Amino acid sequence: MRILLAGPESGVWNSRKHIHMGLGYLAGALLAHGYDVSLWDAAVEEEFETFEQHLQRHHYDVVGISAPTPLIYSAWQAAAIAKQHGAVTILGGPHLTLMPHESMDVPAVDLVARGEAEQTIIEIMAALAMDSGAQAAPDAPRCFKPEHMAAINGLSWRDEAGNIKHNVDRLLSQDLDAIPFPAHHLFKIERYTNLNPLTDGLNPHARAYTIVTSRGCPYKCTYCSKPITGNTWRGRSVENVIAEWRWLVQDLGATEIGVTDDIWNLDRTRAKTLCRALIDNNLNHVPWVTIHGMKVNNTDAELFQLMKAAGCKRVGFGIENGDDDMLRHVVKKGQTVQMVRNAVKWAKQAKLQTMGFFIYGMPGETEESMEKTTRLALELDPDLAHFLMATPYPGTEMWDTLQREGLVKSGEWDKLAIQEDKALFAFGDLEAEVVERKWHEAHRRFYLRPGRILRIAARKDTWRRFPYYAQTALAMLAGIGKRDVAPTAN
Ligand code: B12
Ligand code: SF4
Repeated sequence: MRILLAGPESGVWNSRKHIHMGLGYLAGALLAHGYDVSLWDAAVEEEFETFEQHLQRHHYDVVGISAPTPLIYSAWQAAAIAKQHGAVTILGGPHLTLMPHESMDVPAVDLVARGEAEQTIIEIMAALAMDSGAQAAPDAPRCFKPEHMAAINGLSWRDEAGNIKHNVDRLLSQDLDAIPFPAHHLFKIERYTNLNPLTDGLNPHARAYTIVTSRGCPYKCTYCSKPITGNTWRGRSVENVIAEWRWLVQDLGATEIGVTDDIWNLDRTRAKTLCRALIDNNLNHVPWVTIHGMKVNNTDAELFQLMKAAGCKRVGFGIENGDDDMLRHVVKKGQTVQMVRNAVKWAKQAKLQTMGFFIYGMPGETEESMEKTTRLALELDPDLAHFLMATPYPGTEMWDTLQREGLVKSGEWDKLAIQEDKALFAFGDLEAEVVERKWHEAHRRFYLRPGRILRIAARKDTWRRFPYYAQTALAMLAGIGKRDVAPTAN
């Protein structure tokens, strides 16, 4: 049985191309069970061949497609193409876990896997070997016999009468060490971008892998969508992580590694032990970064010193807002502005590059609270600041709040792409234009400060990267020009 695992259209996130760990893990599980599996990721394939062309050139019996919420329409289109080529189609990932029925209503979708699926996909393949489904026409949905599908936890399927069935949820695997490593070697790694925006343009031959050392997060930030893991957290053992890290460094030639955990430092002792193990195993010469992963209230000076010694180059922090009331009552992140200040200070003392994420326009924001956020960004002065406008994903408290007010509605999923420069809603008295203005203003005030520009100009690598900087600055100025911005004094 030939299986293809695919990530659909990439337009929603075009600045960075990272390997898809969900697909990597599924492929790892399939390989461990002897299946023939390939990966197709639109982010790095589309410029060479379309999905349609790929399926014309290669035959697959089963095509699995992954989708976060904004990509669900692309996933359906990909499923329709796969079906035209005779494959059984399976969809999985965050959006499918939130809304399996919506996709099961799409004729091109034969099966939906909800939740973590390393075990589910193996059970599906075993079932498909006995029953590849009956369909009334080539583009009609496949229907299956209950004796093959009804016992697969986490699966949604159609019975012979065409009724959609949702089997009981699959429990989260409690032993992450038992899950086979992701099939890193199947990714066309040379096509992916480097992980660290601060090294953009410096290494055209970057081999940037990512690693998941823990899954989930127990915090309940009101904007965060966690359909797969809910509010749980499970860590892999340090030995198991080191074994994968060694594979990436010694066998696959990683030049950069990104830790993509939601919160890799939830257990601070484990995080420190992992750093010591990277040093003891001589794995600290390949730079690594936390792509999301640091929670400010679980840090201390020693952790950052150890991270630096372990090869870490850059840490990212979810700072979100500069107003303590917003942090407490709206963001609900379990952190204060003072905790943020401490963490950034310790990280800088350890000589780590710093990156902060800041959100504008959450429900309950005011122009003043957004101003406090911009001022905090200027005060902390991280090497990189990502200013984002609030995006309401289904399944979050923010979505529920906005839905109660009639400000968001189901079915416009492709609008929920974070990099858009339009506010997605206007809550209370705060107009969308004000959010957009403060967001543009934050970019300008942060990135176009004379002091910052001079500091960057003095760096050795800046001139090699001049085209990149020029392009970014122009884009910012062009964006500001489109709006009537009244700059606020710094
Ligand atoms: C790393 C990351 C990124 C990276 C890499 C993305 C990528 N291609 O993997 C970058 C920075 C590029 C990124 C971009 C985006 N991301 Co992102 N990302 C993450 C993050 C932090 C980790 C993903 C991960 O590695 N998980 C670990 C793996 C093992 O789990 P998994 O991917 O869920 O896969 C398992 C199951 O879902 C299931 N499964 C998944 N796919 C399939 C397919 C089939 C066929 C089957 C059977 C099963 C199955 O089985 C897998 C194994 O158990 C998650 C948060 C999280 N913890 O998941 C957010 C997250 C997935 N991202 C999210 C979003 C919104 C985006 C963007 C849409 C943002 C934007 N620009 O608007 C883009 C979309 C990019 C894209 N093309 O997919 C949301 C999705 C929410 C939602 N409701 O859909 C999340 C959950 C963050 C959040 N909490 O809000 N992201
Ligand atoms: S700390 Fe991060 S991963 Fe955890 S709920 Fe908040 S935003 Fe989500």
